[in-house]
Amino acid sequence: MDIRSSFESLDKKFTSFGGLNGGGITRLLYSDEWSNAVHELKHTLEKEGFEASFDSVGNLKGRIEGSKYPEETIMSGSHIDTVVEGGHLDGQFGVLAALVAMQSLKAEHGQPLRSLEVLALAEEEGSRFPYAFWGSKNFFNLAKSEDVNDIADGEGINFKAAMNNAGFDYRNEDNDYSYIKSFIEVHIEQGKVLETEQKAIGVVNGIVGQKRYTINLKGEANHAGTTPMGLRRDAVVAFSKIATELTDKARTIGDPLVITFGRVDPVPNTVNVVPGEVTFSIDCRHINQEALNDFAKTIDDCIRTVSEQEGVEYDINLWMDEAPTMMDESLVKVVEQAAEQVVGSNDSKMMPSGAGHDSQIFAKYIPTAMLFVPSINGVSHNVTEETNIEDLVKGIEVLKQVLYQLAYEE
Ligand code: HGY
Ligand code: MN
Ligand code: MN
Repeated sequence: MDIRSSFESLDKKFTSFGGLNGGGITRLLYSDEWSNAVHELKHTLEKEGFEASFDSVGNLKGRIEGSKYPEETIMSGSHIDTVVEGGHLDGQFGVLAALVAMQSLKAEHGQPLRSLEVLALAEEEGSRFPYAFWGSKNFFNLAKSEDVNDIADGEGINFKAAMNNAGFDYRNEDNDYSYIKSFIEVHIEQGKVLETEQKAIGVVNGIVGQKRYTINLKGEANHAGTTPMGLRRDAVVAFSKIATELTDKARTIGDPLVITFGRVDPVPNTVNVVPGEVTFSIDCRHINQEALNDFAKTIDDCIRTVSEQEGVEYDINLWMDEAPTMMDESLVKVVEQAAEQVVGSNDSKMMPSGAGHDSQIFAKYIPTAMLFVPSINGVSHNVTEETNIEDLVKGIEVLKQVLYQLAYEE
C-alpha cells in the first residue's frame, strides 16, 4: 500500500467538503459541509474494514480489534472541523494520517495485538460558536449542555438547533474512555520553527495554555459631524487604545506570550456615526501558567482603566481558559525514537506547541503525545496553509512506527 498516494487521494476527497474555489476549506461544526465530511469518513472507514461509530455529539471512531489484548486500545486522530477560510491540513491531516498509517500497518502486518482506533473529533477550533474543544470535552464528559444551550453563531443560529439539525444531540450518558491506552495526534506545526531549523519532525513536549475572551464596550452612538471630540463616548477609540496598550505590553514581555484581537465588530459600523458599541475577541497564550495568569490580570486592568477614561461600559466574558499541558514523558520517548528511526535524530526536534490542540484535553486523562510536520512559511489558519508532501509522508511514517510499537509489539 503506497502511503503517499493513499493520503493524497483521501486528502483530495475530504478537502472537497467545504472546499473553497481559491483553495482551502471552511468546514464549521454541524454545517452541511461538516456533515457531508463526517458521513463520508464513516463510509470510508467501513469500506476499509474499520468498525465505525459516532458518539452522540458527532465524534467518529474507526476501530480495528486487537487479536490478543483487544481491551487495550491505541488511538490516533485529530479534529475534522476547520476555521473560516482555513487550510486543508489543520486537523484533517491528523485524521487522515491515522487512517493511512493504520491501513498500512494492517496491510503489512495483519491484525494488531492491541486494538487500534482512528478518531475524528467533531470540533476543536471554536470557530463557529464561542466554545472550543466540543469534541474532546464531550469525549471526556467535561462539556455541559448549559455551556452551549444559549450560544449562537455569527448568524444567530442556536448551537443546539444546529446540532440537532445535523442529527446529533447532547450525550445522555458518560463516555467510557478507560479502554484507551495511548493517544497520539499528528498535526502541522502551524509555525516556522521546523522550517527555519530545517527539521522534518517536531516531537511535542508541551502545549500552551490559552485564554479566550469576548469583550463588549458600550459608549454612545452619535453624529460624526456635530459631536465635538471632547463629548464623545466612542467604543472603537476605546477598543483601539486597549488593543494598542496590550500589544505593546505583550511585546515588552516577549515570546512566547502572544495576544490576538481576531474579531472586531463595531456597531453600527457606519461611516458617519460615532460607534456606540464594539464587541471584540482576545486570544492570549503562554506555555507558563503563572505568566498567563499575570497577563490576564493586565488585560482586566487595562480594559477597566481605558473604559473609565473613555466613558464606556465594559463586559468581559472569559469563555475559554485552558492550562498549559505537558505530554506523557514515556510516550514522548516512543515518538522521539520512532522519529529517529524514520528521519534520523538530526531531522527531528523536541518542541512546545504554540497552537492549542485536542491533545491538551486528552493529556489530562490518558497518556498522550503529539508529533508535528513543518508548515511552509509557518502559515496556518489561511487557505494557503501547506506542507511538502514528502514531509507529510514522513509524518505518517513516524506515526506508523509509533503505532506499530504500541499495538503490534508485546
Ligand atoms: O487556535 C489554535 O491554536 C488551534 O488551531 N485551534
Ligand atoms: Mn486550528
Ligand atoms: Mn488544529
